[in-house]
Amino acid sequence: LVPETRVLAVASHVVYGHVGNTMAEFVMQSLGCDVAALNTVHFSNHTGYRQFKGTRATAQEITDLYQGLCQSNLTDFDVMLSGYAPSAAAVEAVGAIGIDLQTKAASKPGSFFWVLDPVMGDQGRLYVNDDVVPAYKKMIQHADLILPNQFEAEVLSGIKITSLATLAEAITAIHRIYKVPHVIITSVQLLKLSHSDSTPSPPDNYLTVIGSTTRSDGSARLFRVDVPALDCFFSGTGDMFAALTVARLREAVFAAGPELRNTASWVSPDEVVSADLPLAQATLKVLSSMHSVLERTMEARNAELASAALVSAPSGDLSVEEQQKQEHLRRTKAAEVRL
Ligand code: PLP
Ligand code: PXL
Repeated sequence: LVPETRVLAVASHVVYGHVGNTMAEFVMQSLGCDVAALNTVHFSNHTGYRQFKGTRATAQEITDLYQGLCQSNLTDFDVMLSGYAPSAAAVEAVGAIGIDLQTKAASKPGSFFWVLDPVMGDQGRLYVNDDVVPAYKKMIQHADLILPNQFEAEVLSGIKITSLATLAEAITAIHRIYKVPHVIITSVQLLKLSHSDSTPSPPDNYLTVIGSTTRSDGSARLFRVDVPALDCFFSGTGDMFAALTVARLREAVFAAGPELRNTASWVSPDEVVSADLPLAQATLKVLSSMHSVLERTMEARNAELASAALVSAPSGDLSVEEQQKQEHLRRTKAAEVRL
C-alpha cells in the first residue's frame, strides 16, 4: 500500500474557480495526499478573465511562511509541487525552499521528490516578466521532475517544436542542459508538420504528451501518449496535470515492487526504467482522469452557454465593446473546470 504522501504545494490561490493551488490542493487531497498549501498569489479569479483583484506574495513573504514551518519542524514533506510564482525573486524564494527540503532529506536518499512546473507562458507568449526565465533556468537543475508545456519546453531547450523529431530533440536537450532526471511535456499540438518523421504522427485534433526519464549513461527513455483534444479553452489544466501526476506517480512507484519500496520512496532513474517506467504508467492514469473531468466541464459549459443565450435580452443599451467584454466573461466563467 502507498503510505500517505505529504505534499508542500506552492502556487496560486483564487477565490472563484479552480487554478493553481485551488485546483491542486483538492485534486491531491481527493487522491489521499496530505497537502500543505503555500499560496503565492491571492486573486479573486484567474487572469484569463482579463480583470481580477487581489495581491501577490513578495519573495520575503514566501520565505517567511517557510521559515515559520521550519521553526516548528513542520517540514516533513515527501513531495514539493511548485507552480506559478509572481516574480523572479519569488521564483528564487521557492527554489530556495526546494533546495532546503532536499538538504534536510539528504540523509535519506530518495525520500523527497520535487515536481516543478516552470510556469512562464503558453501559446507562444510569456505571461511572466522576462527575468523569470533565467530564474527558472538556474533552478531546474535541482528539480526531480519538470512539467513544461510546449512553449515552456521551447524556451528551456531553445528548440522550436514542430514535429515528433524536434519534440524528442527538445526533451533530450532539457535533460542535457539542466541535468533533470524526469521530464513530461504536458501538451503539444503537432500541426501535421511531421511528414519527414519516420514515427507515425497522431491523428488530427489530438494532443501529444511526451515524457522521458534518463538512464545513468545519460541517454533518455521516452514515452508518448496521444489524447483527443477537446474543443474548449480551459484554465488550470496544467495544474490539474501536475497534481494528478504527484499522486499517480507515487502510486506507480509503490506498485513497482517491494525492493523499490524498501530502498526508497522514490526510485532512481535506472530503477524507474527497470520497473517498466512508472512515469509512463502514471501519465496514462493522469490523462484518463483529465479527459473525463474536462469532458464533463465542456458539457456543463455548453449547457450553460445555451441557456444563457436563451435568456439574454437584446442589450441595446450597451456599447459593442461592453457587449464583447460581457461575452468574454460569460464564456470564461462557463469554462471553469468542474471538479
Ligand atoms: N488539455 C487536455 C485535454 C489535456 O489532456 C492536457 C494534458 O495533457 C492539457 C490540456 C494540458 O494543458 P497544459 O498546456 O495547461 O499543460
Ligand atoms: O496555471 C494557471 C493559473 C495559475 N495562477 C493564476 C492564473 C492561472 C491561469 O490563468 O491566472 C493566477
